[in-house]
Amino acid sequence: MKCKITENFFDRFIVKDLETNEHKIAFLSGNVKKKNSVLIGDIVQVEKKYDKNIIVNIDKRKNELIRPPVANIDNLIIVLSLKNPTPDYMLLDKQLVLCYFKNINPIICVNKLDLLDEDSKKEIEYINKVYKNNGYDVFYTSSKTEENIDLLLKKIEGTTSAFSGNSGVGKSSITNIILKNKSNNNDVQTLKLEIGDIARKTKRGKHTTKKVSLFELENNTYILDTPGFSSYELYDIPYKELKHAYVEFSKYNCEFSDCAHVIENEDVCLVKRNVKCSNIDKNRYERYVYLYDKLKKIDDRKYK
Ligand SMILES: Nc1nc2c(ncn2[C@@H]2O[C@H](COP(=O)(O)OP(=O)(O)OP(=O)(O)O)[C@@H](O)[C@H]2O)c(=O)[nH]1
Ligand SMILES: [Mg+2]
Ligand SMILES: [Zn+2]
Repeated sequence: MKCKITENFFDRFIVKDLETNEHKIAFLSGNVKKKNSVLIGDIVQVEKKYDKNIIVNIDKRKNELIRPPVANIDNLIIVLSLKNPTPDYMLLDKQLVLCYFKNINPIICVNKLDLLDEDSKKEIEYINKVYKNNGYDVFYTSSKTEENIDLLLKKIEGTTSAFSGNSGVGKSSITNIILKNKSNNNDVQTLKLEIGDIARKTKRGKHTTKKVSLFELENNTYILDTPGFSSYELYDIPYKELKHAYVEFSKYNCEFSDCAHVIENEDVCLVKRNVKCSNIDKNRYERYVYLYDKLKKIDDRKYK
């Protein structure tokens, strides 16, 4: 039978039978154990052997991520919060780059809208200018007031979406609100999300969710809650192609098509010229250069 992996506890996997929609417990066969690690979201072949369900094969993945560790997703909902913690734009840019190269649709979700004050108003202005106006989907939500969570839910209907982002931004809180109203699999809802009160812990937030969980909603919609992170590194991205992940650069055609918009001067580099006159955000451009240098160094090391 064909199944989808929804949870993992040590050597046990909860799988959903895609024909009957039943949830079952399954174990890895020795073969699969040796070859691959199974990810939440994987489509697998399960066989009944004696009284046990055994995962004998993993289907080819549409995509896979290491952080968060998930497979076969359509959207990555990149969650930031206006405060506690404040937005980390480098982290956001890295995730947007990853989405571009993995063929995943990014959705930016800015949470804790209820904490809006003068400082966070500036963050909203910045996010609108640099991300929303360049075509990214941006939602402003609050899991306290539940504002705009219905809009986010509407956007992801019929798809599989993983939440990702800093620890403490509210991924589990948003997931819980969605599940409260829309959950379609109450038999597994006993596997509860863990929510930590970061106000009583460190200000920077604490890792509370320890593993990925996949939840099923109505109309073939799935959401995955994932553990948060504070550091996040890009891997396997050719530095020469990094520029393609920046929609705002593609508006400007440099004289040299292989220009990386890094070392050339403004006379020949149209992107740099537009950074100078503020058509392209300077900070986002500087984050690009930082990532470019980092990826280039990794590449240089390969050929030493
Ligand atoms: N004021 C306010 N607090 C929120 C909101 N959403 C979440 N919180 C609080 O922020 C803290 C962290 O929320 P979580 O949902 O656990 O965050 P998370 O992103 O799942 O964190 P990790 O599991 O560590 O990655 C908790 O104390 C929540 O109550 C919100 O919209 N407004
Ligand atoms: Mg969490
Ligand atoms: Zn250029």
